[in-house]
Amino acid sequence: MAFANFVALLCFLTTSIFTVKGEVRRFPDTISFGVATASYQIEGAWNVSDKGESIWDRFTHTTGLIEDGSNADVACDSYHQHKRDVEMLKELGVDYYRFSISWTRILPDGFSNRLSQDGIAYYDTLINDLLAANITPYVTIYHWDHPQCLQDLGGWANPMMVDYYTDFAEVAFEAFGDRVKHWLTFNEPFVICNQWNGMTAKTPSVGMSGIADYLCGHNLLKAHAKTYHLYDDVYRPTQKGRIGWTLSTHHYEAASRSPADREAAERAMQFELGWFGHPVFSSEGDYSQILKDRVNQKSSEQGYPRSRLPEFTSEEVAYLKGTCDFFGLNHYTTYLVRMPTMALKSSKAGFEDDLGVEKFVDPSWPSSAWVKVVPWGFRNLLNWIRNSYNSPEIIVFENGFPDQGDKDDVGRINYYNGYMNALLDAMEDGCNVTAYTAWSLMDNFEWSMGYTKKFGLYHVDFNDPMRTRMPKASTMYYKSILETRTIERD
Ligand code: PNW
Repeated sequence: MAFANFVALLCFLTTSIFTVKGEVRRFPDTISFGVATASYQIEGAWNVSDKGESIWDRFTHTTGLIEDGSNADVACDSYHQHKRDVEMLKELGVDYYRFSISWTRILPDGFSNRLSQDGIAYYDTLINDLLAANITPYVTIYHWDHPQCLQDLGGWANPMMVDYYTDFAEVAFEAFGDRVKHWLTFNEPFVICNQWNGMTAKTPSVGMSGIADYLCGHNLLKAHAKTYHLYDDVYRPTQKGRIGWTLSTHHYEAASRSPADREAAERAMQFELGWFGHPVFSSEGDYSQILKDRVNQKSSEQGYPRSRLPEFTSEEVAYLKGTCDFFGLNHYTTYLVRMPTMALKSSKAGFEDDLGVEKFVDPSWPSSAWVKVVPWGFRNLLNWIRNSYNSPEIIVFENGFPDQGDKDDVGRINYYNGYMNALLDAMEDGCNVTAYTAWSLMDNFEWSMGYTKKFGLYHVDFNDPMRTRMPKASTMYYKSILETRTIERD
C-alpha cells in the first residue's frame, strides 16, 4: 500500500473512532454568540416623524416587483416594539445584537446638515436598553438602504456617495460612539453592487451589469476606507471601538479535482469574496490579478477602450489595505463549479460573462428556497479565508435558513446543527473565529421575497397589529447552545 493511502486510511479510522454522532462538543470560551437584523426589514414606521424616503420605500411602493406585493411600511414594527425585541434577546441569552441604522431615519434629507432628533432618540433608547440588559450592540451603518434623493443623483455610481456616506457614518460615531464599540460600515458590498447596480429587476437597480456593478464597488470600497480612516484617526483614540464590514459569499467548490475545475472555483471565489476581500485583506492589496485580467481581457474583446473594472492608484491601494479590524463573513450556501468546455464569447458586458464559469448544485443536497444545506462548504470556506488572507480573526455575522415560518422548524434546527458543527470543525482546523451570529432574531421582510420566506428564530404574527412575537423550536435550540456553550455532533 502506498504511504499516502496508508495515511488516508489511518485518518479515516481515527476520525471514525473518535467522532461519534451525538457526542457533546464544547465551543472555546473565546467565542461569543449573537443574532442579527436590519433596519428596513424590521422597523416599519417608514414615514413617522420626519423620516425621509429610502430606495426600498420607493421600490416596494412603486414597482410591483415584491413577490407577495408587500412592503416594510410596518414590518415587525420594531420602531414601536423594540422593548419586546430586547426581551427576546435576553430570553435567548445572546452576548450581542447586530442591528442596522436607517440612513433616512437619522438624516431625513440624506445629507448631514439636518439631523432627526426623533430618529437619533430611537437608536439611543435601543442602545441604552441593550447595554442595561448586558447585551453588546453591534451596529451596521448601512444595510442596503439609502436615501432616494441620493439614488436620484446616481446612487453608488456617483463618486460623491463616498463623501455622503462618510458624513452619515460620522453622525453615527458622534451620536452613538460613546456606547457603541463594534461598527460595520457595510453589509455585503457584493450584494449591494451585484444585484442593485447590475443584475436584476428585483431590487432597486440601474441594470448595466459589467459596468455599473464595478463602478458601485469602486466607490463603495473608497467609502469604506474613508470611513475606516475617519474612525481610526478621529474617533478610535477616545471611543476605543473596532470597525470593519461584513462580506457575503457562497462557497465555491471545484466539481472535480481537474486543474480546470479548480481554477474555475478559485476564479468564482475571487469574483465574489475576493472582489471586496482582496483590496482590504490580501498582503498585496488591490483587486486580485484574476479579476483584473478577466475583466480587462473581456473588455478589450468587446471593443471597450479600457477595462470596465476601474483602476486604483497606488496611493488608493495603500489607503484601502488593512481597513478592517476583523474579517466579517455572511454565509448561507455552496455551489459546485466547473470550467465550461467551450469558452463563451459575449459581445455584451456582464458580470457572469466576465466570470465565465458554470455553477450548479448537487440535487441530493437538502434545500429550502435558494439555500442548499452544505455544512462542509462552510468549513472549507472558513479555511479558504484562513489560507488566502493570513489567518485573520473571523466574525460570522450571518448564517441562517429560510422556511415558511412554522413554529416547529426542524429544518432550521438541522441547518444550525450542521453549520455550527462545521464551524467547530473549522476552528479545530485552526480558523480564528471569535463570534457567530444567527440570521435572524425574528421573521421579517425578506426583500424581494416579501413575507413569503422566513429566517427568524422567533415567529412574528404579521396579521396582528401588535406584531406579536412567539418562540419557535429553533429559539429553544439556539438558546440551549448559548447556555451550555456545547453542541451535539451531527
Ligand atoms: C443576506 N446569497 O443577504 C442579507 O444580509 C439579509 O438582509 C437577508 O435577509 C439574508 O441574507 C437572507 O436572505 C444575502 O445568495 C442574500 O449568497 C443572498 C445571498 C447572501 C446573502
